[in-house]
Amino acid sequence: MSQTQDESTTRSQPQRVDVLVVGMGFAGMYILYCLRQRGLTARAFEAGSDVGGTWYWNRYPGARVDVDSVQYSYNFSDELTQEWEWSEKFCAQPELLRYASFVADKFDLRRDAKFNTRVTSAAFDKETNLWTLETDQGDVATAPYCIMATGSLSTPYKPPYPGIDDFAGDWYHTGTWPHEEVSFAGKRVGIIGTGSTGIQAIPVVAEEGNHLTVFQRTAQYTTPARNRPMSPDEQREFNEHRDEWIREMYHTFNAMTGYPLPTKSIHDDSPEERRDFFEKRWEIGGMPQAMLATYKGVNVDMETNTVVADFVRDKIREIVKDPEVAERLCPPTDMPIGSKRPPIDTDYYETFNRDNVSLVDIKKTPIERFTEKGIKTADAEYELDAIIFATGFDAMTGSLLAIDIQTSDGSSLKQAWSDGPNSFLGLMVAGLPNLFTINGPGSPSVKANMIVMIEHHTDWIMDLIDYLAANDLNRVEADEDAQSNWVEHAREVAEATLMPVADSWYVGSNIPGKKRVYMPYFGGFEKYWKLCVEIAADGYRGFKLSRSGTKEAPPSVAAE
Ligand code: NA7
Repeated sequence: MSQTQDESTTRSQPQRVDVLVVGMGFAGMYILYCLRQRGLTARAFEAGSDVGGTWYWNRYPGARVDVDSVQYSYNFSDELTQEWEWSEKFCAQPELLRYASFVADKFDLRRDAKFNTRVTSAAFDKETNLWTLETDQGDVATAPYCIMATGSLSTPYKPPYPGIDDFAGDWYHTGTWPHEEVSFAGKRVGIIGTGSTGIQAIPVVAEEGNHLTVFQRTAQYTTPARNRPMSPDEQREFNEHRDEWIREMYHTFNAMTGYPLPTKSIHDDSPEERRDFFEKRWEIGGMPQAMLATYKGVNVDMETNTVVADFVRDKIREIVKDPEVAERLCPPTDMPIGSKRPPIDTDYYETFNRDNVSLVDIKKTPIERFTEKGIKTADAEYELDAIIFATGFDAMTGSLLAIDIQTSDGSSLKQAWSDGPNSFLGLMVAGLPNLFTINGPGSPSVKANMIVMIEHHTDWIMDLIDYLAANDLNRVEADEDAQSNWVEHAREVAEATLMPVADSWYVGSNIPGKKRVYMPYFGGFEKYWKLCVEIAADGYRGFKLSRSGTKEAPPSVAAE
């Protein structure tokens, strides 16, 4: 594994660069690339031992992307596009990690990063106009700007069941999966959680394990991915028309293309016509839009939503042979389809027809504790050799709040977010100058193609840094009023839809005590990026730009 060379930095001799970067996932890598292009110096810190972020940590069985791989790719370098070929429509984690590594090698990105190093605090000094990062390895680095590329789903959540230390077998969390091979052959395995992750892992673990017990709290809607190999012709065709695709992606709701928008209302078709239409879409499969974008209004109108959701429930009853198990797998009727993060799957429902798979409803009979032998629910004890937590993440805010972020005048992220994740455009938080968040709450982020969002946010921040330099300015901060208006707008947009209805990580309800707020911006990617561009063209309307009184000290240590 490549590991950057590193000369440790200490408090007496902090490393001084132009921009600090936290995280070396797909965002951190692109940021370093952009900074290098501009001749700016950078220092990045990454907790993992290499690049890849989400795809570095999530090595669980069945992990794969659920946006078409060709669209889940960087767009910034035509050369990179031409050099890389994806093997499948929805590639598996090892290939995504190889892609990240290929990009890091090609652009020599590891040079400015220190791995195996977690940032613990970020402090802004208003006198010197510098952010100082400290890490768990004792590093200290400073810069006028700091970019948080910490990922939206990077703080794993494990419910604090009593007795975990008593369990004699092995347990794993999907978000911190070991690097070594994990074999479930001949083992009795339990998995807790049936979100996107559980739905990917369950069919694969069922193939390998002796017996798999699925502990389900809420049944999810999932639709067929119909994953398949990518032919070289397909890749060539995509590469030749890449520019058109990119243009198209920028003019969509979720920065993805290839899935036609619905043109009809459910009232335009008879029940039989609807059924035929749904059947066709179910056969084609693909990204969740294949089913969600069948009729207009699925995200806002419960009647339309229920028609689609009922089709999926009927499919479950058709696929799953045991009627009782099928009913248990049917999502509740008051949970709109698409309001939890919609997964796609390969043989998820079919897996429950296997003799070696059983399903436990832990809403009815909750898990009480772990025991030496396995898991004890309200009515039984399940003997297990291994347990997998597929219980998700403290999404969107967890990784940022894990860092002690504050300024010399007493502002802190913790305080700024005490009543929910307030942010202007998901890019900056009022009171925290020169600190940027990639895919922060209040941006389309997880409701859009993350790679396109990363490139858009990074380009926007780079333009802003250029603008400040060109205008002899060195400080930018979100205006309180602009931020409040944005937060209110984002709230109104979400509340006009069915999106906040379900309990989900989108609203933070999976984390005990977390304030319930629909965190992503649901106004659509196209509308959002156009607004960001317009704000920039308007002299960064809603941001306070200034020159700090103190002249910056010259760099004490040149970046390598
Ligand atoms: P999710 O989507 O948050 O799913 C977590 C699952 O774990 C879900 O089924 C939860 O049930 C279940 N869960 C969570 N906490 C508990 C407790 N305390 N007890 C029992 N069951 C629990 O996480 P994923 O990792 O699947 O996916 C995260 C994202 O990664 C995904 O959406 C993609 O964007 C990639 P619940 O539904 O809350 O009742």
